[in-house]
Amino acid sequence: MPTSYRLYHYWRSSSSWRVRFALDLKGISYEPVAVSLLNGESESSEHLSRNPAGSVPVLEIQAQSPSTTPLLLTESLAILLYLEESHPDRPSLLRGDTITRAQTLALSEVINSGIQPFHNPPVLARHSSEPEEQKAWARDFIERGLGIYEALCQKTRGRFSVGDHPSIADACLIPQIYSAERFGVKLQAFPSIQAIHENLKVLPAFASSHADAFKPLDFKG
Ligand SMILES: N[C@@H](CCC(=O)N[C@@H](CS)C(=O)NCC(=O)O)C(=O)O
Repeated sequence: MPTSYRLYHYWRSSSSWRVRFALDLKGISYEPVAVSLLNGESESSEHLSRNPAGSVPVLEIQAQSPSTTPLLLTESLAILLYLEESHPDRPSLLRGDTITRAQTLALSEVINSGIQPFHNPPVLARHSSEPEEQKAWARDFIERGLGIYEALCQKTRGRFSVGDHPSIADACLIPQIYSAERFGVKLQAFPSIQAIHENLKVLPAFASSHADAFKPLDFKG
């Protein structure tokens, strides 16, 4: 029996989308299980037992034998690195020499640590109860972070953020651009990012992992 995967995720969660993109790009099948961030589901005791942070994604790994207890892995970058190391036969998202791989992780961290946490729903709610003020706060951090990403990727990019193959950095960038647009960030200031995004859009994994492909039919807002 091969290892099987279940991904606890939310359609619009950028961290979840990174993992969906990596799984699809590598051609690894998985069972998606939606955990809503809006109706308390992510704070339920059931989900907290999967992830004490009450956040998504969580990757459930059922190894070879059905009698083995499934493993639960949290933190999207750790999950991406796990998928990378456990499937060396699949297209790699972390290529090149030591420096190139470190540069790839640096770009990923600009988004993972430097942007996403600032527009995470609990942080927005703690900052302000006013939707417009929340959006302005999110825009500030996204614009600052994308400016850093733009400067760094000008030195590493080819067709994608690092060279000519999609990487972990692109897995972080795709959903970050979606969030940027959602909060009203103008992307014209980031020409390299825009060019990379155009190249990412044609990958089958772009469409199959896209938030819209998982958006609940009855979602309003
Ligand atoms: N560093 C974590 C961040 C996870 C995270 O913040 N996920 C968001 C959605 S993108 C979430 O579940 N937010 C709800 C919460 O934190 O309560 C990762 O990369 O997995």
